[in-house]
Amino acid sequence: MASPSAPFVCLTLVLCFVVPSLATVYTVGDTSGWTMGTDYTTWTTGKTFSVGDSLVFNYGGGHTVDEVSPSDYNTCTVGNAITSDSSGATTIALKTTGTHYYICGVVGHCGSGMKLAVTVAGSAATTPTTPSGSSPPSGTTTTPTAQTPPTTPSTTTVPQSSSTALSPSAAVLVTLLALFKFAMV
Ligand code: CU1
Repeated sequence: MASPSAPFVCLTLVLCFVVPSLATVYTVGDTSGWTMGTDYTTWTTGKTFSVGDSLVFNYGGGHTVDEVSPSDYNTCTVGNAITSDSSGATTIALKTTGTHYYICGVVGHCGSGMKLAVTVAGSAATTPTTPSGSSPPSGTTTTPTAQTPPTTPSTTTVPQSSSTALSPSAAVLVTLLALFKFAMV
């Protein structure tokens, strides 16, 4: 047995680089955070949320992050939260596909814009809200097939001979000689 660990080390290294890049951590509202007066519909526009990604809500005191039903989201009804957190820094892992709804549980804040709907896509086909987690999304996460290592360009090691060093100055010399010839005439 030669060292069979080498391929495993390579694989582990590749996975270490690939896996974190697949799971994205989204800071809700970016620098604005989770606050009133931010349009989170605008914030979600252009973003693709996938299973494995996570949301980070940053906010000061006096706010909460409540996961709510679609109807409670639409009507800004507080008090029926599926989950609730008021720690000031709430991280929510997006584990299932479908649309997830979050509002602030403080009365009036949802109406002031603290409502976020995030549609999470699966890895392959978007399965519309499976009632029971019977079939997890098949882990066919396109493995990067043999990323060709950056082949070092065949550096033709030029010997430090005087001939190569001469050529630029030789050209100058020729030019100067030509100029002199013209000047003489
Ligand atoms: Cu709030």
